Amino acid sequence: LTQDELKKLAAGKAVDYVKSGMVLGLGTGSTAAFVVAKIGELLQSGQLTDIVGIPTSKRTEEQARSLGIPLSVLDDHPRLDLAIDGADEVDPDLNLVKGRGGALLREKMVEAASEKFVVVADETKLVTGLGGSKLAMPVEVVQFCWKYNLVRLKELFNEGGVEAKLRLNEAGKPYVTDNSNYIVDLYFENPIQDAYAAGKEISAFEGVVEHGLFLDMATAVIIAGKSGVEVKAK
Ligand code: DER
Repeated sequence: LTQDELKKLAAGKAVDYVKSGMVLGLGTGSTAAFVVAKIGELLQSGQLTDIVGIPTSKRTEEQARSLGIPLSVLDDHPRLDLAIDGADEVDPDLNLVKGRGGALLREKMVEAASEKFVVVADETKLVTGLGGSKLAMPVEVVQFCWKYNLVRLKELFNEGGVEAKLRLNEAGKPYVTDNSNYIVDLYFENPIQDAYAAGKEISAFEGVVEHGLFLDMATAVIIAGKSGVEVKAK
């Protein structure tokens, strides 16, 4: 099975959690896109009715709108029944790294407002410790003096070994999020020792808007692997 087929498998399983009448958080990324597509299909066929989608990014909003999924925002639906989204890393306690797709702020707002938050991922996302993938752990920062915050973030994790880079777009310019902020990506040499402490210290920096550590948020994780689909629940 290709990685895309595994993502589709996990997405299909996640949609089993969706019931008619639900207010749903719609995630961002390639795996979440399969979930949104499936929900659109079920609404078209009439198998699902009365769904309201709360998108976690402009691009998910566009995809959902193109599929005719009724949309709303947190202002009108401060409590959601269920959010489904992908992740970049999943540790054994169902703690996550998210945000490589750049949507971490709206994802965290929507997923924190959801009764249940189901993560869909292929097995390549499993790590023993957050930061262990050595891939980006994003921090959304205001544009004002972003370098000042990049340096502070790097110093915070210096002894553990970290690289900090401003995320650039294809044109080599600073990537700008849906919320007009920049992203500093942190690359850890070793897994983060205490993700809770790290999250608190990152959030305390003035000018830091949000970070990609999603701790104690997922209520279930659906992992698709060579041996099939596994559901890990809290
Ligand atoms: O950016 C995000 O948080 C995405 O959900 C990401 O974590 C997963 O994206 P993928 O499904 O394309 O790997």
